[in-house]
Amino acid sequence: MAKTKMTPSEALVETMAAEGVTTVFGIVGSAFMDALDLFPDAGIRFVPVAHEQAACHAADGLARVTGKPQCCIAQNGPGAANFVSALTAAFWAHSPVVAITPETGSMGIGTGGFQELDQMPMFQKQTVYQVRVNRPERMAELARRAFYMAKTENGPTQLNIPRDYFYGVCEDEIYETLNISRGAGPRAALEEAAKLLANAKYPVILAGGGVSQGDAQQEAKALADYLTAPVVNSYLHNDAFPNDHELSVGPIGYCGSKAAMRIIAKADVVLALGCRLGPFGTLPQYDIEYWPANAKIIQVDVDPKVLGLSKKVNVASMADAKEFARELLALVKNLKPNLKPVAKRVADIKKEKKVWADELEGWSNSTAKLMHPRRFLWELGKAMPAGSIVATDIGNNSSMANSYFKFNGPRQHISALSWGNCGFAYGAAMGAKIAKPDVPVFAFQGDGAYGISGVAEVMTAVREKIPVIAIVANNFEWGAEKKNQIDYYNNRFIGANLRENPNYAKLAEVMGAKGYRVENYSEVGDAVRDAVASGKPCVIEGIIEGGERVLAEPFRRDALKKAFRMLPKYKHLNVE
Ligand SMILES: Cc1ncc(C[n+]2csc(CCOP(=O)(O)OP(=O)(O)O)c2C)c(N)n1
Ligand SMILES: [Mg+2]
Repeated sequence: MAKTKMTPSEALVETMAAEGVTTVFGIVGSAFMDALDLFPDAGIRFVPVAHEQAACHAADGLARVTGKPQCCIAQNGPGAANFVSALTAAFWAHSPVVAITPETGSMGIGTGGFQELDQMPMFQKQTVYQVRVNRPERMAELARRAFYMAKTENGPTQLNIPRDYFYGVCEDEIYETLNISRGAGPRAALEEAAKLLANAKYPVILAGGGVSQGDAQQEAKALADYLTAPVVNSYLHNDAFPNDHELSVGPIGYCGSKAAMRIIAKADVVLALGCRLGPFGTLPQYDIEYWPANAKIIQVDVDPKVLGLSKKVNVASMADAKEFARELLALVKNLKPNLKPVAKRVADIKKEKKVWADELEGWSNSTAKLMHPRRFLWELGKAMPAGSIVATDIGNNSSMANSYFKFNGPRQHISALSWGNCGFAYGAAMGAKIAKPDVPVFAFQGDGAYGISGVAEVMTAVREKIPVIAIVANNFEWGAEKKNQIDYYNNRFIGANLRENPNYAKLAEVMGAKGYRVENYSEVGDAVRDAVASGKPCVIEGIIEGGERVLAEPFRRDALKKAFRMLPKYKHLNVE
């Protein structure tokens, strides 16, 4: 399209359409109504949610599954403020969400008018790019920039628009932004990495989110196969490397796979591919100090800011995971043309996986009246159809799920990652379902997290016919936090119980969804199959045991201390 006279609202909407946007999540508001009015004719579906947090998570879920920038939009002030936490989740997930935040009109900024707040500082640290449209004539240019930066820097951006700037006339050309690759990175790093791996005694690949997001699974597999290198997944990226591959060991990190941790502990060379080596994701777990302190580390990421940030590394490269892995394999083959498969390593993986599977099975045995959460998770993992997408939340059960939900393809595990906000999964699942309508999409949440953002969004799913399947692990408590009060505060439960939970299955039915209340292991599979076949929004509530006997070890063992009090008034609260 050549330069044409149009309104700024048209420039914005046309730019979104040029970027392939077909769905926008938000809550209707006067501040952007002039643009909203154009959505249907621009081929853009507006999905109104119950709370803007879910809109932002949905845009994130849609972005993670499609690999393309996606939008959420909100009324200025309180609407935009409701994006803050969710946009931070997208930031730590390197997810290209374009948050469109209309603001107070340009003539009123700073006067304390209706719904006024400076909207730039509150998104400053969790966006890769922010811009305030400073003249209506620049709408297309700056909107385009917000999209370009979101995909180039792999993260959320903010397009902030004074509300009067939707009106007027501008002259613009509308076009799609370029896709830029970082390429395979500098030759020297590739050569050094190839040398290290070719001569390694026990090479291990740590597959990070960049492998899934960068569509690098084939290349990672080829490299692993040639080297007979075990592959572990980074924390909460359980879809980074296919679980059904014989070299796949499982995820490291909180509630991850002991097999993966024991295998990486043996490494003399680690290739961290598309991985920022996040500090929380590499903490000791189950009393295993698994990080191989003496191994040579090769770190590859598209973001140079994370290279060598939290771990000392020997080789670092700012590169695309796919292209790096492909080039690396060619170089390794040059160095070692006829590398033979190492049967011993394959056997080692098999053995460690079996030991871990047996241990895990032992943990779930229970004859108690209520379902054991681990057995509930095991039944769920078994019943979810292959290829399903699962959004997982934050909490004790959501974390335990890391050992039970397995993925064989990329972009299937949509997790809250290191932002760790309760209330992530339902919104994210709605976005994922819109991306892949033919694939079963589950949102796994604890009862607490479901209350934060979940239960109210069932109304959204019903209204908008988005058939996500919520699984609510109902243990009638904020289990993860209760576990801290058990271990560090002598079972003094303050704010940790949720005894008055409603019947979530019935509540779902009242909202127009299908509800299942599952109290026995034998019902789990049928409920999942029925929900998948129903084609409707569903809520499967699992009534499970909670408390000391079943909760997994605390999340933040690294940061908690037993209660120590000095004032006489509080001395009785000391915990030995
Ligand atoms: C938004 C937010 N608020 C509070 C927390 C602290 N927090 C972490 S886990 C957790 C408990 C979650 O309870 P629930 O969803 O019922 O899951 P459970 O641990 O019982 O499986 C809380 C409150 C958090 N991570 N995010
Ligand atoms: Mg709970």
